[in-house]
Amino acid sequence: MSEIKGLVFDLDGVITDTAERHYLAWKRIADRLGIEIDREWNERLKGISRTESLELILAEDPTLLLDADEKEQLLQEKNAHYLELIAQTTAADILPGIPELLDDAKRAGYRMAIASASKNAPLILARLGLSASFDAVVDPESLIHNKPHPEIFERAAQALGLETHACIGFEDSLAGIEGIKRADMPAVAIGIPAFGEWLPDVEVATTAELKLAKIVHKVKMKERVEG
Ligand code: B16
Ligand code: MG
Repeated sequence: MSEIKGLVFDLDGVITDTAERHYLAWKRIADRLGIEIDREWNERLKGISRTESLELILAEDPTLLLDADEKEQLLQEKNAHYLELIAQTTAADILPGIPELLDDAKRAGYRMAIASASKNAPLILARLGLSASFDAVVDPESLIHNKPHPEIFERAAQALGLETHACIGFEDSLAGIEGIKRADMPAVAIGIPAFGEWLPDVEVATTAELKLAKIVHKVKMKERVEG
């Protein structure tokens, strides 16, 4: 059994509620294209890269045939609108329970990393006043594969100088839970309504329920049971 020494966090929907703002920015693009998306449909975009998200939306209407320039234009518009929506982000937008969790982890000597698919992650962390709270932030542009591939979580553990199974990953997306588990890392799922093939080790409804000692204990108990 490995001792837990590191914590790997997704950003959007885990540290701060940007997931809702990504949805609103995509909804505006989808509305303009005459494609209907709602919050339930949006679950599949969580943790998915900007380009892949657009492709999933466009796949809803196979009669829409856009060329590369038109797609690039939509990607830029989505990001511009998203940046408008996060312009006022401050430390007040850190999700409940997260400041206490980060403080507890720091005090207990855990190393911490961000594994976010968002190219805006460094900007958001700066706005939240959390840039110095993490030992590493994986640059999604340096990756070959996107979530649900485990690469981002493997790279996060590597950046912390730890084995993946010595870290716990925190995610609000199905793609993220799959990536964490395929990286051989215990997973904590936050607010995910239903699971497919990949199951988390710990489940909570909201970040307010995240208590570090309880999570580490549950992960250890599960490892003991599963051998
Ligand atoms: P950007 P996470 C992901 O962040 C979001 O969940 C996803 O909705 C978004 O499309 C993706 O980042 C890319 O974000 O457009 O800012 O580069 O959940 O992995 O922290
Ligand atoms: Mg997320």
